[in-house]
Amino acid sequence: PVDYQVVSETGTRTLWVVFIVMVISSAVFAGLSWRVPVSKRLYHVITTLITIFAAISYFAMATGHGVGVNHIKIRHSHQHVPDTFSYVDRQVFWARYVDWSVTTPLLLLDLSLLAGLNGAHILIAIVADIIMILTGLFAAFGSEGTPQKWGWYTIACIAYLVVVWHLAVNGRAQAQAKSQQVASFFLAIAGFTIVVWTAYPIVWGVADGARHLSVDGEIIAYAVLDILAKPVFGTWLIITHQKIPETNIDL
Ligand code: RET
Repeated sequence: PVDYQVVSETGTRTLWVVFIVMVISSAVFAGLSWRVPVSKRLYHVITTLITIFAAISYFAMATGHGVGVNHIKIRHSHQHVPDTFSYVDRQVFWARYVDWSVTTPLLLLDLSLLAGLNGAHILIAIVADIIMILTGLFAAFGSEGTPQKWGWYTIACIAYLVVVWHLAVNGRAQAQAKSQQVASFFLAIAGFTIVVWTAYPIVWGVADGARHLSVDGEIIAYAVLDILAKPVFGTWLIITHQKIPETNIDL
């Protein structure tokens, strides 16, 4: 017996809605950048690129591209009779990992510049983040129900802890050294980021890992998180940093 877990109309419609949200956000962020001098556009540019990449990835997923199938074999053990097997074929949207491997480093760059982290710390946080996404991709395609899948997941979670450490410890210390206003804004937006980002491995574990959530349910959960992590985060960052002169970067 094979259990096919695939997207339905609800999932596809959700993907199109998020695509449109990302396009509109990109246009708004680009528009806002034209209202400030070029020397003050770094956060605008980074944030606009983040939603442009998300829009591309959502376009791919909504049109049925950027998706593969992961085939899992489940062993059912019985006493006195031979084991039986069943199979789960589930769609995996690998386009998400392409998106995340570019956009999560850019999100971290936004936060790092805000806090005033030094180059060495920025590099470590970004490399740990890329390791997290790539090992997460390996986990997603870890097939045949092997334990390696959760091994890759564990490595990804350790890499994620390195990212959280850089924000919570080094980022906070640097932000505090800049000014009280930067410190409290960083605490709020980095705290928001950590809460939203931590939901991703939870959704992954329930949906992709344990397969307790339908493909549509997974699409909806990531849709909400992606809108919080990109357009909502970006709007908050762009509007607030303009009011805090110490956050300006001369690069
Ligand atoms: C995976 C699975 C493996 C374990 C961990 C994960 C973390 C993913 C994160 C994703 C963040 C995405 C964002 C997207 C922007 O819209 C790869 C799900 C830890 C933190 C912020």
